Amino acid sequence: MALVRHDKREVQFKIVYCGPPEGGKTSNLQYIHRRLDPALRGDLVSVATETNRTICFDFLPVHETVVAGYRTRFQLYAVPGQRLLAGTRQSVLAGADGVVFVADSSRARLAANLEAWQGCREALAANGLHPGRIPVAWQYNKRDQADALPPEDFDEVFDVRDPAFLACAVSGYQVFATLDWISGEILRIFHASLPAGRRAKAPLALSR
Ligand SMILES: Nc1nc2c(ncn2[C@@H]2O[C@H](COP(=O)(O)OP(=O)(O)OP(=O)(O)O)[C@@H](O)[C@H]2O)c(=O)[nH]1
Ligand SMILES: [Mg+2]
Repeated sequence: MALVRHDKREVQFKIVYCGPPEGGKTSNLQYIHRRLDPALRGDLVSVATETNRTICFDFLPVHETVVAGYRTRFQLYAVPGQRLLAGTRQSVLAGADGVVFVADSSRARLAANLEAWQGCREALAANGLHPGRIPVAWQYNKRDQADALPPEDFDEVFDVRDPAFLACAVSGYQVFATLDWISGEILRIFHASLPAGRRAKAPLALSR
């Protein structure tokens, strides 16, 4: 749910990266953090174990352009993928304006992707949210894997209708394309919710 501060003319949006364990959620945020102008972003906060798996969430604030007189701020979160941390995922998804589902393209991880998508939908539902009502960006990550499933198979299994992003989060390939799409969708929805006289004429997308 966009947090609008009319007094400060600022609006804050929340984007949550979900997906199977070790699918590349943290890698997406790390790449974004590395590549964004430090003036446009805060610090990347990661809570990880000694083996470097996310156990709580990753958090990256991204300050952005002005839309209809409102300064926008995107809070990027990556949930932990491990099965035992469903409660954490549910809390992190509270109030999400959009979700990036980072799937692992490896054929061997298909069942893990399905389980994660089911868990993501349940966590959204527990927060009164629904994938049909908030934008979901599909990112088929790890396209460099030798056993990567054809994208058409993913589209069919997950009934994906929007364009999916074929990514390699470690090299950054399609990481910003994914972020641009989800932030553009969120801004479009916010924009459409404003009274006609307050709508911006400028293009709505994250700039770098
Ligand atoms: N080959 C390859 N490896 C990747 C890619 N993206 C991430 N990885 C690797 O996959 C491993 C897990 O990546 P993370 O970004 O930590 O995954 P995560 O989804 O945050 O994992 P959890 O927080 O444990 O759920 C790391 O060793 C990454 O370097 C990719 O596109 N290709
Ligand atoms: Mg992680």
